[in-house]
Amino acid sequence: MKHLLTLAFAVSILTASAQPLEQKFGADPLNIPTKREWQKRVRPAVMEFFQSEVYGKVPPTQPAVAFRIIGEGKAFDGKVLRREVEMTIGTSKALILIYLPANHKGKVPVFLGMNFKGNHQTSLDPEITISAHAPRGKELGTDPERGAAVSRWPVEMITEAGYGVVTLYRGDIDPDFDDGFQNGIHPHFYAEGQTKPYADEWGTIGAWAWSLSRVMDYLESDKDIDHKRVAVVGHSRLGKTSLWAGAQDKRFAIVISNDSGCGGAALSMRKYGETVAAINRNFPHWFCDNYNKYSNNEEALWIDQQGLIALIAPRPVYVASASLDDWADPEGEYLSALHASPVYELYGKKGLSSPTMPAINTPVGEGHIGYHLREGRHDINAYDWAQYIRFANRHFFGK
Ligand code: GTR
Repeated sequence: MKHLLTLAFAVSILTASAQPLEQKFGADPLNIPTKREWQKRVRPAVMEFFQSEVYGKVPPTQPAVAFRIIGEGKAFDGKVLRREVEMTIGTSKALILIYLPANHKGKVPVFLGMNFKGNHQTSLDPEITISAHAPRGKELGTDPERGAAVSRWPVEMITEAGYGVVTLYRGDIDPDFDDGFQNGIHPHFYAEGQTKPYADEWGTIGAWAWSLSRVMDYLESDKDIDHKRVAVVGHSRLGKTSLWAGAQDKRFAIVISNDSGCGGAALSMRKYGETVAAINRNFPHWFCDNYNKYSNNEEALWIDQQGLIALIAPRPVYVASASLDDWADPEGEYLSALHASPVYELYGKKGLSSPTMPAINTPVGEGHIGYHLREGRHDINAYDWAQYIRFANRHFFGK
């Protein structure tokens, strides 16, 4: 029977060019008989779908990228080493902030994630260079909200657990508003005569995700960092970004989505909370132009967001939701992690199995997919980080 299925599958591939994707792979593209078929046929098609219809492709013309350490010092009473690295992309510059436990021996595993409002908001460390593109304090000359996001970046807790923290400001890569793609890194990728991304080319989330891979290029060269143990993490729109970065770049050993919602972990076809139409209307710059086809037309999506999670398999993935975060559809986030599980099982890894949501503050998933529903609102806080550290401890160090 299995052979017959495989044969039918192969025949359908050979005759597939003019067929719609659902005929090519069946109604549920993740219902695949073998790992080989997933790897050879289905995964590339799922990737192609997300690249050309959702987040957009990275254009072929790419600018030079360079890195330079611009400063080092101690923070948090000497317990933490701070390193700042300037990343140059064409003529754009972004600052990467790295915190490592000062007493580390050997290479340090790290959590890498973008921040919302500037590196200097992630801690009270007064030496952090203020991100050049960051919003300034209300009155001219005042310190621009140093430490305003400390609750989202528990640096001491993370470094005490033996991990580093690597972050950069999203606005250094592409400021988060619709300006026709003139103000961020997109213009460095235009072909001659091109003035905006083509319909199947990247928007802002695609550019943010690409930049996380460039940071990974740097991490591979940093002798203090264990680049085989990098967990990419993000909250909300930056959680959509971490999932897309992790789907495309297998160097990310763990992928974490915190309250990523629509266009992230949540299933779009549920149309619960934020919808594709709402996200395309409110954030027309986030996805590729082709994604507009699915506004009020979710059924036309060849595969829903469980496909995005499946692209990460067999690497460990963690999806987190918050109980008051209806806009991000916690149940839709749980279900996409659940529905990605068959692909993990093709690799002999355990995904999620319960069709019902776990209770509040009760993390689940003793295999390669983790999930929790934290009590409270749309945010990332120490509770979420404690689960990510626990998950990383288990997968990186078996403890
Ligand atoms: C909301 C948006 C969500 C989510 C969130 C955030 O306004 O509708 O998709 O990304 O912002 O990034 O905090």
